[in-house]
Amino acid sequence: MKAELEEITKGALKRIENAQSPEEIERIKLDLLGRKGRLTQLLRQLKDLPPEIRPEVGRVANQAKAKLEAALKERRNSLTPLHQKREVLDVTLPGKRPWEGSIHPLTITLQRIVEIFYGMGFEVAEGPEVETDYYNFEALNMPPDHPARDMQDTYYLSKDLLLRTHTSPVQIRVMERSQPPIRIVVPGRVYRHEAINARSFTVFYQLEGLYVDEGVTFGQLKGVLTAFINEFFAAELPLRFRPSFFPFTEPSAEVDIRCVICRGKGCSVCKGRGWLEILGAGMVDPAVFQRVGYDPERFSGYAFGLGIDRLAMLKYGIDDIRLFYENDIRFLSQF
Ligand code: FA5
Repeated sequence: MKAELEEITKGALKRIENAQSPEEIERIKLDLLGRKGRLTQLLRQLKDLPPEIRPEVGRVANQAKAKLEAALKERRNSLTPLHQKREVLDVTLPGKRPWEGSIHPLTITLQRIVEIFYGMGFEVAEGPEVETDYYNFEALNMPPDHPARDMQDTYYLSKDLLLRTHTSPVQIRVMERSQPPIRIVVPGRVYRHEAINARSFTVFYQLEGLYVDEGVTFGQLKGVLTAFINEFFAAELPLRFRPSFFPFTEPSAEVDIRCVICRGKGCSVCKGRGWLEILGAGMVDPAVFQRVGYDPERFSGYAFGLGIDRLAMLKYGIDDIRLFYENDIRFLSQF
């Protein structure tokens, strides 16, 4: 039996070596190791051998089988065309696109708003997010214990340092270092310790506007804001000026826009009112001018602070402000 094994192995190795195609290799494999293959049949006879020689012949037979299998594999490999080998890169296959980032909807909105005001002659100014109590409140006519401070629940970092609650402190910083005419917009992030809901978050973006010169009027403020809204929404949208109160403007107004999500019918975003507050505005209070050393008899000015998140929600039909801050790729990749 050993001799027969040797003869089979020798013959098979020769055939394998001479094989010219993967198909031929398959045929050889079948002849040797198929159900009726020569080696298979020989191995089946092992059980009929006398027990004293069975283990030795079995070992030799298994060695022969392993040798032939290895030879078959190697020859098949060398005969297989390159492009059929699994480990080889097929440059003709369509590629996988890498993830492409997109611009955050708040950034798109902010850039668009700045662009519109820039077109109307406003320059961009910036200020720190960590602010002193003086700039955030006191210089804006809100001394300690002034009840208006309650309108903006504040994150204090120390007795005198806080996270700014609005972009209005930049008005003071700019007026302190320059003389009228001033025409600026200030985009930026602000922070309030507020209850979170579909339209309010603890972090959000504002854009401050300030125009100071001789003879500036409330009518001009209305004109600029109306022109801005029409341009931003590319439509004539109803605006509503409501009398309001801010310690740093007099008179003051809050401006609502008709809710474009429910078209005025009432929804969760506008809290069923049909209108959504997007900004606060007014004529700069003479007391603020005095603080920065401007003559209130000579100069007048208007200021406004609009909520960028609210405008982005209206523009894109987003009914929950939290989506902007959750970083869900399914949401962000739509922009
Ligand atoms: C102010 O912050 C004033 N500084 C605005 C101002 C500037 C008035 C200059 C006069 C002159 P108010 O707290 O109303 O005002 O906020 C302004 C806008 O920010 C709101 O109209 C709203 O659009 C947005 N806003 C306010 N709170 C939130 C919040 N929690 N989440 C998202 N947006 C908010």
